[in-house]
Amino acid sequence: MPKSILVLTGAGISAESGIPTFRGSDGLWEGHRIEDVATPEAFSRNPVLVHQFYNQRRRKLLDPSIQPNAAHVALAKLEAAHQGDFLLVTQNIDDLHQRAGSRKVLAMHGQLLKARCRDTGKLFDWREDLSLETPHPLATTRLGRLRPHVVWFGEIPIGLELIQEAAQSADIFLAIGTSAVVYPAAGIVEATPASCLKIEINLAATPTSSVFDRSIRGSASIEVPKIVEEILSMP
Ligand code: BJW
Repeated sequence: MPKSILVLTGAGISAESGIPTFRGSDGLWEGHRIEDVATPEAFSRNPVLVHQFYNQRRRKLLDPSIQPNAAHVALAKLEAAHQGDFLLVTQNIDDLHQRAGSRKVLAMHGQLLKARCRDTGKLFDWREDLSLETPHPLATTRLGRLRPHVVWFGEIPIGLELIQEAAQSADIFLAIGTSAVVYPAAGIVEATPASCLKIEINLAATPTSSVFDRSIRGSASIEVPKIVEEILSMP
């Protein structure tokens, strides 16, 4: 069995759980492009709109109808069965990998169920709406100092050093359900060694498909369990 496995997931893995992707045909949120609501400038310009965007997504994530699918479950199985190094890097801010049982999850674009103090960077578990009137949990007279714990365009993603290290030592790299247009995530494949077996699973081709040894066209819930079984049966 390969010693070191690195997995990168994007919005496509959660699409079959009912969470819309960013750049699909319905990739607009109430007429706004993701680039117009997911920047620090957008938050400064119109914090009410940006809070509304994340409040709506947080409520949806907490709806009982949203559950991990077979792809999330298969990756948790891979981690549990694998004897060597394993890291699951997700660009998703949902918690479906964790709910499926994955333990070594690095959420490089943040987590929807956390709020961050704009002054100190301190994180709080968060399941409610956020607004300009939300009191700070540790200083209740301070209002509106919390923001969603997410990485917007122009901000530095979380855990880049760890990701770089995992990429450089990977024997297998799986990229699942990501359009490969947002960097640095899209460049992780390039940091893996030539000896690394690189596999992409996506409904459609991406700008980095040609860099992969295998580019599998299909839905994550069908293809990920198959590839996990294949990896687990490797000598
Ligand atoms: C299925 C499926 C199914 C569907 N089964 N598949 C010019 C050139 C290069 C880079 C830049 C540039 N100008 C600016 C940049 C940098 C910028 C960037 O990359 N911009 C591009 C848009 C051009 N990047 C940044 O700003 C990043 N920070 C940065 O660069 O800091 C500087 C720095 C870095 C390193 C060192 C030092 C300094 C930050 C990026 C933050 C991205 N944030 C968001 C929002 C997070 C919070 C939120 O969720 O609201 O992250 S944007 C959004 O895109 C979100 C996603 O994680 C990210 C990626 O999207 P993803 O997951 O790939 O989803 P989709 O919808 O795009 O694709 C879904 C795919 O699934 C499709 O391919 C479907 O086919 C497939 N699919 N159903 C299998 N069932």
